Amino acid sequence: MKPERITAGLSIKRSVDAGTEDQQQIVRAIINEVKENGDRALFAYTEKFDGAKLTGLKVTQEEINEAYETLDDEMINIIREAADNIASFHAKQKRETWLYTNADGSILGQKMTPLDSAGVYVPGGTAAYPSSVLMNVMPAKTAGVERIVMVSPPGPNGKLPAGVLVAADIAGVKEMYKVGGAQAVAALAYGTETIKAVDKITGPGNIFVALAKREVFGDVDIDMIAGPSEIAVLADETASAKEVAADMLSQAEHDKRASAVLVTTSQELAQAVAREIDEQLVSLPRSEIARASIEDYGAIYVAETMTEAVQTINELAPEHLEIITDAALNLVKDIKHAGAIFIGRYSSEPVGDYFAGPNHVLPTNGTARFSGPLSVDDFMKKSSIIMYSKQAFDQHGAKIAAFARLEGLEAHARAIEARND
Ligand code: HSO
Ligand code: ZN
Repeated sequence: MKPERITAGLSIKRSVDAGTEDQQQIVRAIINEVKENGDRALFAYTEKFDGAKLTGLKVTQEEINEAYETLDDEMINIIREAADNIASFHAKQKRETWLYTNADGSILGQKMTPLDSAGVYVPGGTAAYPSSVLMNVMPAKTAGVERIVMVSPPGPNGKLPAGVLVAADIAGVKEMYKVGGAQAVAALAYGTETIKAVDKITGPGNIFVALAKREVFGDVDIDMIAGPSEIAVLADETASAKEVAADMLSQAEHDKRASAVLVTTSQELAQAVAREIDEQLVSLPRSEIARASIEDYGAIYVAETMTEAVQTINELAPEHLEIITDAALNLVKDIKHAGAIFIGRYSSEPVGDYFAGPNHVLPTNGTARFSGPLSVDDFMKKSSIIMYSKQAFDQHGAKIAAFARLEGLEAHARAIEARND
């Protein structure tokens, strides 16, 4: 990777997979099949796509116990501690119902209600992250969602990874099902004999899962459609090249399409980071993935001034931003667009991926321009409260009737006037 001088109108080179017509057709067919044949379709697709012949979809208590035995106690406690940190952070987000009384005695307010149910999708294979189980479930739990369901595709042995099961159990999930892909999304959206429908589906997945979520949206709610991971590092000459390179690689190892960008005011740091990345890549177990990501979507930009560097970051609107500069905290007020902002050298991105408490489900693809992390708000909804007093009604009724007549809605006006006695 060669450091480049910053150019105007810079954007992160990103990979957006919108899916092909063919993939859309496949997904629609799967959804219809699940709507028509329920569990039978789920068993058939699980055999076809995951190579697992299941006798039951629901994860049993024995399987959960076995998962706990597979992990050592220290690891289980780390997951517990992470879950506690995530719970504490998300508790701060929770909005309460509020009411206020006007001078005329009428009461107005906003009632907060958790969704009745939520379904969390957990991908299979190497992307079956227990940390993502916590990040999706804990906000729903904090919101007060009563029924939280997890779905995930089993391996050919018919099992889910131990870490995923333990994380789900610690997070308080009571229903876990061994089903993945578009068929799992269809089951969550429309229900089958075994899996009752939910109100909202969250969690990342492959292109078939993403397309299925788009397809069922409207019948149920969905979260954002997550793209590959992104990290941008804003650094000056005080940053360590070794640390910056390591942090960039931490996201590059997620996906060949992940992006890692450094924006710096220091030509020296830029050169050193480029060298470090090459060196560190060699010994990474996932070097093939990380190398492809760095080659195709990695970049190092050198800016003349910090103001120019900050402007570039705002143009990029990255999922994760690390600020490793002298007095990093002072720059935060100038950052307008970033999913999560990690400040100072000890806030390496994985601190947030696993443990600190804020959510790691974040806006990608520049959507940090208009959205933020997954939160408790995503699992609650608002109802407005209106309780007009007689005094307010007498005072404003005629105005309301007049407004209705402006719209040609006579019945509205008369509903008001029916109370004029
Ligand atoms: N960095 C990812 C989340 C994750 N990292 C899970 C490790 N495990 C979200 O962009
Ligand atoms: Zn990560």
